[in-house]
Amino acid sequence: TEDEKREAFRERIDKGEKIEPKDWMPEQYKQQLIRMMSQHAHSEIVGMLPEGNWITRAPSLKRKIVLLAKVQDEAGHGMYLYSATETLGVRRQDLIEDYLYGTAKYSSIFNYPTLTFADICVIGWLVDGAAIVNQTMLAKSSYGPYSRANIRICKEESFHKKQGYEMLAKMADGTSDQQKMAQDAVNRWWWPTLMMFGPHDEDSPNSAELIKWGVKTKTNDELRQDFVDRTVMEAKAIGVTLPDPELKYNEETGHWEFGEIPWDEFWSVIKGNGPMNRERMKTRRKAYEEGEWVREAAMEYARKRKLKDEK
Ligand code: FAQ
Repeated sequence: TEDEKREAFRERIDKGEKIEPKDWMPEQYKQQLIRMMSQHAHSEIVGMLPEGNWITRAPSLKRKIVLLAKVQDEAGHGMYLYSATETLGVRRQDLIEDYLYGTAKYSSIFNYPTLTFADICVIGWLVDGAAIVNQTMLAKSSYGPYSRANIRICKEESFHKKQGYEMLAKMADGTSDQQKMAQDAVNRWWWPTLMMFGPHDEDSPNSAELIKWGVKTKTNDELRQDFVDRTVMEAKAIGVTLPDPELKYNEETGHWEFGEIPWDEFWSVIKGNGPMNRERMKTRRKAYEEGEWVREAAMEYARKRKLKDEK
């Protein structure tokens, strides 16, 4: 019966077993995974835009090669995550259309502009740094394909973070103009990075269910705290400051306390009213529509190959 299946599923989750595509799973578990995994895939793809903006203007050949490789990695993560989501019986095209013309979301962080090359350094350090904290947790997720995707993604994100941190360290050690650029970028990206982890736990409607099923193994606030604790020291080491006067170490808890996140801004960005939302959606829609002939040609090629193979 349905109840027995649910019970057996629960036991598997409690034992820490991975759930695989052909296994029985509750419909709501599947729907939550589709929502979260496709959102993650869309984020990787739209996440190519803020950085792609600087490929032609990177300050040296070395920086250009590294940035190009990083942006290509994001494309790979997106493709990988779409494939992982397809194991749940949905079509990639439908997921993409739900994002471009429907209601599917992508990460709030990619709705901010990259004004100087220092933003590229800071994205590597803070945005990839936050993504690693979140995705290291998701690498332990109960759904096999998503867990494995995150293991692989985290390896590449670690390189992204290191290259960003190294670039920022150099810039923060440069001329006074370079130091100002570095600090300005940190000031602008700090709060939006903290928003990546999602609303406070008490305002997070999906968390309880996701944790019950082992999709998430830590809450939004736990991960955010973990990220702040790691980042304070890293900032100190390279001589940049984090723009929060309330940041202070609590000896008793062993954690860094921080000020209130500007939540109005967060909700406004995820409703589509951030500084770059419209621009990002316009660019993605244009790419999708102009790529129609490529998809058609690929389908036709596949059809002809199949006919040939059958002969
Ligand atoms: N942005 O109930 P919760 C990257 C939505 S990849 C937009 O707490 P949940 C790599 C949420 O969807 C970054 N929307 O939701 C890279 C929900 O709305 P819905 C992407 C957000 O799922 C680096 C509502 O608010 N990573 O950075 C955000 O339990 C550099 C209520 O929230 C992932 O997607 C937000 N920040 O927790 C690429 C990881 N926060 O869907 C290029 C996978 C919340 O019900 C360059 N996802 N919302 O309509 C997750 O870990 C989770 O889904 C959270 C949200 C933590 C994002």
